[in-house]
Amino acid sequence: MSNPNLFVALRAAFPQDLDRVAIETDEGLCYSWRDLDRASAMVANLLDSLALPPASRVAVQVEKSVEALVLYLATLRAGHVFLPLNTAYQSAEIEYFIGNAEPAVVVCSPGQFGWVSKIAFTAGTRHVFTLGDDRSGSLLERAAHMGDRHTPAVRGDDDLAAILYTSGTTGRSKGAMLTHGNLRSNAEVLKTYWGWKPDDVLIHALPIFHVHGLFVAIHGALINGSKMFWMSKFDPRLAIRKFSEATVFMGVPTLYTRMLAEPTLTPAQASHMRLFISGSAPLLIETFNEWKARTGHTILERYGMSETAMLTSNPCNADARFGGAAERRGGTVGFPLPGVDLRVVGEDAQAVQPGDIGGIQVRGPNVFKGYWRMPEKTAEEFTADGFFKTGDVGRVDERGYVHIVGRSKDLIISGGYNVYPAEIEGCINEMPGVAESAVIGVPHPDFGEVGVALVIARAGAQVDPAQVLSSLKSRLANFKIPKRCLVVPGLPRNTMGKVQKNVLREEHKALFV
Ligand code: MLC
Ligand code: AMP
Repeated sequence: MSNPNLFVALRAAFPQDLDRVAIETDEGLCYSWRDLDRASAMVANLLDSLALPPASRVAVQVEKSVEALVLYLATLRAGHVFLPLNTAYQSAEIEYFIGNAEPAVVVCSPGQFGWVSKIAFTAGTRHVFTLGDDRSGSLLERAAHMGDRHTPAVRGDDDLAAILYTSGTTGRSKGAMLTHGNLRSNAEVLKTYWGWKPDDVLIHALPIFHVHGLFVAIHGALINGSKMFWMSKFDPRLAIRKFSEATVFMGVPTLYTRMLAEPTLTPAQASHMRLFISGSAPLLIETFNEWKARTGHTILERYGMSETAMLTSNPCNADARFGGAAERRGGTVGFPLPGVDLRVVGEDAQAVQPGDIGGIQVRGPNVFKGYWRMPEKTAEEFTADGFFKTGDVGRVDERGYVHIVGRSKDLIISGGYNVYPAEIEGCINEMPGVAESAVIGVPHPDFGEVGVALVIARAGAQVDPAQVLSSLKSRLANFKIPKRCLVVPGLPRNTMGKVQKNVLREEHKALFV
């Protein structure tokens, strides 16, 4: 390939007729393929006009909009590195990301310009633009004066395309560095594996600051020249209504449980659909079975992470590597994708016996380059033979299907968002009157799993649970706030003195169900 820039591969898949609709929004706006091409050229020209060094970071914290997608495409096109940030992040979180990534450009919502620009300018960022979800803001005002043709920057397979911050079980968040080669290879594999067809229509219902909505969904549609129906925010009724015009839906399990609560979900309403895909969190077998009963469709569950994009998938069509299996099996995440080596390793770092449980390790063209400016952390997470330690615990059954049975990392996945207890415990432990705390994940009917904070007060001190939660709210993104806080007399410990979170999870498992 003469220019391995991911944008070039996406652009090459645009349909011949550029005036066809590429994106229809829930506001009734239509964007043609020509609009995407021209608008991304204009924003790329604006980035070029700033004379930034190649591979500058462009940090973006904006509401979901087609223009935000255009900014992503323009960043790739201009040869820079896209750094998306969850809109729920508060100032302390943003200060860390901007300080760590040192972006040359920051784009934020117009309403947040005051505090975000202060953080950015303090960190040395020279360009701060605004972009609203109603096409307002300085980014588009400036881009409007730029030409609508642009030759994509030449980038190598190994050059960075994006940095996604993921929290850690200890310490601060790490920026996972994904290359043009990582993202392109994954998009190309999924194109075939999920049997995309040119006339597919994807319902895009997820946020665009994580792997699922940004890469899996957007690349999936663009690299197939397929139209998207674009929802600025997930609305179960509207999604179900749109099934009659669409063919592919992607969601985290919470989106499926919310749609199951709608009486309009029927086999007739879902009959035009071809494929329902779930991922980012475990899909309960009850949800898998109920979806089949209510729609006649078998959800295809797949597994991935920020550091690797997609790793495994249930089959869409027969997979010759696994005896021609085409069955999507509930409770499993399917087979390693073509090109992905996956192994299950025991405590002794040796591969376990077939069928046994152990840590999942992966290797492949989709596996990231390392953590941004953290060479030691990167070295710790890779084995000598180049496998990445996912931190997920699982097994491969006799038919080759991968099952995720737990996590060795202390992580809660709530409605598809990752919440690291260590970060929340750190904040609680700094509060007056608190001796110690433990944050655990417990089952929840809507979010799958939610955090619960167990707090021990210092001798003679009073701790108000409501106060704990409200002070967390001022510091952390809203999805990280535990849904309950309980003041308890003590925490169970093992002989090494470590808090036994499994005992606490068992004790509090019925809080919400
Ligand atoms: C919102 N809240 C959450 C939450 N989302 N709390 C816990 N977990 C979540 N995921 C908070 C809100 O701030 C609010 O708090 C309260 O819960 C109720 O909010 P809501 O109105 O019901 O939430 P809503 O805005 O509808 O959002 C729910 C959601 C959203 C499920 C649509 O969380 C979502 O889009 N999730 C998808 C995340 C995702 O894309 N993950 C992919 C990661 S990539 P309050 O206090 O304000 O009332 C990845 C790799 C891979 O993992 O394999 O794909
Ligand atoms: P993130 O860091 O947001 O990319 O989250 C990645 C993590 O989500 C993985 O390491 C898994 O723990 C989890 N995950 C993703 N897909 C699935 C799935 N289908 N089933 C269970 N866990 C999943």
